Amino acid sequence: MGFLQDAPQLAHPYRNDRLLHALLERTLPAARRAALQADLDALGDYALLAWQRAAATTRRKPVLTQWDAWGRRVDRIELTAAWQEGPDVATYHAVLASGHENHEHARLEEFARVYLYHVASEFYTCPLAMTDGAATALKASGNQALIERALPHFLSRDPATFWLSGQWMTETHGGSDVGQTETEARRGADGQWRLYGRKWFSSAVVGEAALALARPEGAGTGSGALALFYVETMDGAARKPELAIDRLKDKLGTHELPTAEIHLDGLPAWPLGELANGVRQVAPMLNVTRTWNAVGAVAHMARAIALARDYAERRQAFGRPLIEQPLHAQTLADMQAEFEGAFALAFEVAQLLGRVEHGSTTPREAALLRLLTPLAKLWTGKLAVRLCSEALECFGGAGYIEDTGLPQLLRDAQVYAIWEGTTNVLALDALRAAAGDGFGALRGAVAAWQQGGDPHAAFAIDAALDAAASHLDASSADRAALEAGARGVALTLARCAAAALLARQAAWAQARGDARPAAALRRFLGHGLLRLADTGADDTALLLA
Ligand code: MFK
Repeated sequence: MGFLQDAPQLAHPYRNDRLLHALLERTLPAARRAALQADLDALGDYALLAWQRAAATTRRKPVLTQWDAWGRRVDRIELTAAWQEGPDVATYHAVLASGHENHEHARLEEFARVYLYHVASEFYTCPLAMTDGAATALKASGNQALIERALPHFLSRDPATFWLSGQWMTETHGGSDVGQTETEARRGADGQWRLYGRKWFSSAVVGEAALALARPEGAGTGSGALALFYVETMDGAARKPELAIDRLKDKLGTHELPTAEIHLDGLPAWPLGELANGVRQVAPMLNVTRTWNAVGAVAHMARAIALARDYAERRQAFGRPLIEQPLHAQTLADMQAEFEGAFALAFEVAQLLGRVEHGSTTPREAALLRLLTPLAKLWTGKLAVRLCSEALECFGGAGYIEDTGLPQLLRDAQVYAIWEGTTNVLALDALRAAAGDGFGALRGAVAAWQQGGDPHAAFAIDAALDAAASHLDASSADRAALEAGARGVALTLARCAAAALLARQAAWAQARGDARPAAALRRFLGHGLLRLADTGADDTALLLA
């Protein structure tokens, strides 16, 4: 046999994560950090084992069996090993429950766990995110009966009592535009509400509960007439007969995640609050799941970069390891700088969410969170695809071969830009958030983050924010131009926020003798902050003619 290439090895995802260690050291009191350590280390162990297991086994998809041998409807889904382990891992390490503890660091500690668990979980984090969102929306609703019924299950630290919750919004007509929802809620003579309709992308169909948007019978059209309902899916061990799983989706990626099309035929349901404004009621859930999306995207980038970085030391070409090839090293460093910006922004959102929920912030910080959440989601979603594509290329042909486990990284990454609102939907949302107090709050925060930091960075960030402000002003009277430029504005604001956060991190690390974050900042700035679009409407029409 001739030459055999060593496979990339994954270093311990917690012990070797410089960024996560620095973040926790900068933000958490020592006692909280010490208390968190065991869970993070164990989740890192789990991630390492999951990677080794995946390399040694053939990948499987979940299998739906709709009927048993005797003709009974069973809708049984066989899950992968990681999914079967999900309830144990998530509850033993309080992945979700920790985010609802009563202190301002709760969300940061939760998302540190999510970051380490996400890739290993094979997207079990998707229904976990929705369960977290459901718990958050229930709390915001103030519906005491439902809170007492569901929250102890959603936030359980015991797999025996833990429930997953879905988020049933998407329909064939109502995807981004959920105002087109066709599912109807009818109230029977017994006073019980029941749901009738079809949900088109149900990602937590193996769960025990869901929040669902539906139109109360006789209510008007549009999204304001929708109501938000809580449903349960199981009668003991059996799925309720009013819930049928039509089929599992055949998706580009996230293969282990059993995404389903379902039919609701009179499924009992309970409104969370008023029988209208369901989108407003589900918004707290959306903002939490969008944070999961951002942290998941960053975790995905971390995995891709870790493998590419390791491989660059193992693989020799033209007489030396790839890491010693200037252009390859340059490529890896470019990836690292973008990743560090994305990491900083996603975790700033996580930290701010915890502080806002705990009430330890000003209204201006709440406005900042409202803007940073869609910015972090949309930018990290796009970046994950770009970095994973680049990472695959770092392996040459091997990156294109399925049983290396590498192509899956790219396929899976595509989901972050689609889930929880596409890039354009989120860009329009960011525009709304910026129009209120958001832009001013961002400017204030950016100034604070980079105080005492690199003056060149401060100049570049201020100039980019000025340009974004001018762009918004110039198009403010023309709604079409404003919307056409929304993605460019959102990406520019996201990059400005990330650069300012990198500047803060660089100053903190420099004081401890670590020059690496400052290098990430310089490289990130070198990639430019401005992403504003030229929205010449005439050209757009011509190009599409
Ligand atoms: C590890 C990763 C895990 C991630 C888990 C992922 C699971 C994936 C499963 C899914 O993808 S589920 C599908 C997710 N679908 C979406 O996210 C829908 C995307 N579409 C939007 O976000 C639209 O912008 C939206 C549906 C919100 C637009 O609907 P409308 O009916 O035109 O709403 P409108 O008028 O913009 O907002 C209604 C109210 O909600 C307004 O408040 P008011 O009634 O008081 O005026 C808005 O201000 C408020 N609102 C909307 N979005 C908000 C919000 N409030 C706070 N935060 C937001 N993000």
